[in-house]
Amino acid sequence: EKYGVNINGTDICELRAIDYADENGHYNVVEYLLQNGIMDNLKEDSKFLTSKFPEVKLFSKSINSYEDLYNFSIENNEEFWRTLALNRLEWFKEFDKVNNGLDFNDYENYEHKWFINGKINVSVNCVDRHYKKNPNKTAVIWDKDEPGTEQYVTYSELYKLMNKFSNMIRHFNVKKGDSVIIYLPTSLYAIAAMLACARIGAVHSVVFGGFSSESLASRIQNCQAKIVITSNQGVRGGRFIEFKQTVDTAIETCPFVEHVLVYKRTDNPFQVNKDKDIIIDDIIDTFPDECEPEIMDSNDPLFILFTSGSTGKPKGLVHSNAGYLLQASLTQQLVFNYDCEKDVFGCLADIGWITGHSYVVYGTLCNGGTTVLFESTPTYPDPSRYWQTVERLKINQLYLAPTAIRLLIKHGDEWLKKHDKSSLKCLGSVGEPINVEAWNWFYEKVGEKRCKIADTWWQTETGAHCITPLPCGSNDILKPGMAMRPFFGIQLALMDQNGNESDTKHIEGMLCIKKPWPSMAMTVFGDDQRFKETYLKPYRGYFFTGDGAFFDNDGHIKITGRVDDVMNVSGHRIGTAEIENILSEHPDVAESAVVGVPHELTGEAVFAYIVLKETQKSEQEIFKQLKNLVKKKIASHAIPNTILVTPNLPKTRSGKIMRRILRKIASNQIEDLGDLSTISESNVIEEIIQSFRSMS
Ligand code: 6R9
Repeated sequence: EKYGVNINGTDICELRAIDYADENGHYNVVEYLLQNGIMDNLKEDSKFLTSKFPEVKLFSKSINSYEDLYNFSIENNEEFWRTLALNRLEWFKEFDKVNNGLDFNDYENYEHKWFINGKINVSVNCVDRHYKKNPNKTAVIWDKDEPGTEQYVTYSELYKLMNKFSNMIRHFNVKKGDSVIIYLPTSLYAIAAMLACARIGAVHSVVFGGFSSESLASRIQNCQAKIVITSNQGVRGGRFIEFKQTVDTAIETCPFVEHVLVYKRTDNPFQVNKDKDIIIDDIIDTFPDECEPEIMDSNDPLFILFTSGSTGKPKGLVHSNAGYLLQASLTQQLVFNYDCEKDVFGCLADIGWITGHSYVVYGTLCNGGTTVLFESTPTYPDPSRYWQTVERLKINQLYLAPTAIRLLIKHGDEWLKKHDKSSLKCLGSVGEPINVEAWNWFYEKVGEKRCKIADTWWQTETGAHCITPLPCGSNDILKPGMAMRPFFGIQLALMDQNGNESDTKHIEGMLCIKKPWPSMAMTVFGDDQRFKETYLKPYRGYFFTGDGAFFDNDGHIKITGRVDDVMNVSGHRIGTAEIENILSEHPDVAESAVVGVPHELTGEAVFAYIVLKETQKSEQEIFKQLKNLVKKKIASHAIPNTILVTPNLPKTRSGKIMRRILRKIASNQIEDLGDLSTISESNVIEEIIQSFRSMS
């Protein structure tokens, strides 16, 4: 059967063989539909389409809803992605094949290869082509910490800065394939550094500024970076943050680091190490503002981004050039109904997270848009910061995490009222499940019931949105708190307790993805085995996300949260094992178990159980030391909210800690502990419950 476009009951054209070349290059019907709002029903009349596609035949099956186009994207998956990749991206050499045809069944041999033999450069796609067409258009609005001091940067300025930056890092001997660590606050230089790496083929790894020197050091070591790019300080919420000092401590254990490039974010003095440090501000203008881009293969790595998993150390997920860029830019435009000509996109995430990579930087710039770089916090100088920023920068799409919404709800509605939010057209939520109260407030108070909300589910691993409604600019229905539907080209499955795929209606289970998609992470840096074991082995034939989900009677999706030992605190991922490892380093701690418990502001909070050795120290003293240790070794956002001393931990007969039970107790669901038959010593639970009760 064939697919086609149907307008007002008339079949217009066929959607097979949809790759047409006109004077503007490739053009096709799928692209047309996506750009013109399939959900809205096509606005153009049939004459337009038939004149645009004179060769298309009439057909038997029509596309006039999301479902139709979704089905098309699955049944003609290669065709779907092929035409989009040719249309949307600029290639040095077009690819021969969409992908290598591998699926997840033979996972031991799975290799992520998309747009095979294509030659491309991400920075050319994100900057050069827009600079040539529209040099004076604003590419970036850097909303600095101090309100009212924003900086507008045109595509022409960004092009020059990126090229100087590229020449500068090349000068310091960075070559294609080398790793570069970027430890910078969300700032213009951070974007310039990322794009410069992309331009010369270096693989960047941005480390979130909240991470401690030890976390930073382990990431530098893992990717053996020769260069670290940082700033003397950061400025956030009116306070200075010592970026350079953290780097100095980190590289004490990284002798292979040749240079630290320092950008002066503030005028405050800082320690300069003459052997290694280079002050970017002093030399950047000595480099030419043209730099030949490196010709990259579609499947060369673009970046590494570390994220927490359920075991061991954080893993560095590797993303590709072409597949990543395609899906990031496609979703940025479609999900938010982003008008690439005019709209100002306000994604408020830090560039140190995948959301910052895909939607602050790569997706939006690839579309030639205007992106906001937000350096501050939701409450600086007061809880109206977001709304005054919306008004001041005339933001059209606002994309943020539920934890910020919950925080702002607490501060009351007064802060919103003073500000003009009429520029807003669409809202987006990301990072954690959004509770219905937060959703309603976002919808009613922020979007004034005019803007719809895209609750976007995805992960560092998926690179770009995989589940989301397409609400903006359409009549698509919405359900508060639900991520709703798979994005085009994405096939989902829910697995039941026995590891079988269940029906897709009214069922809860483990969320998996059935077939590879372009922006999927290629591997874990330096440890492909771990990649396969974590994601492809748990359910043979599927990619396992680590999340649970519920499909309602209409088949719409609600994400219920992590089902593995990963916590989500204020939208930050933290592995329970990472914290346990740190707690166990304390000389007085015999054993520990960490669980996430529901928290009204941060979504989840860290709850630590510890078993102490014989000690002279007071519990309070130990708690303080433990909190400091976690802060020092990981980051402030990983500090346990509660620490409970217990005489023992509940274990199975094979010695596994029973976290399920510990989670229930910590969440005060003591009546509902479930099956305790596998526990080795039953009195342990009683003792823990007693300790818990005496604490609260
Ligand atoms: C993009 C990002 C991924 C984890 C993911 C899930 C949670 C993200 C969500 C969501 C419910 C949403 N998550 N978006 N949960 N609804 N709309 O956050 O990436 O930092 O890798 O975290 O975040 O648990 O597995 P990352």
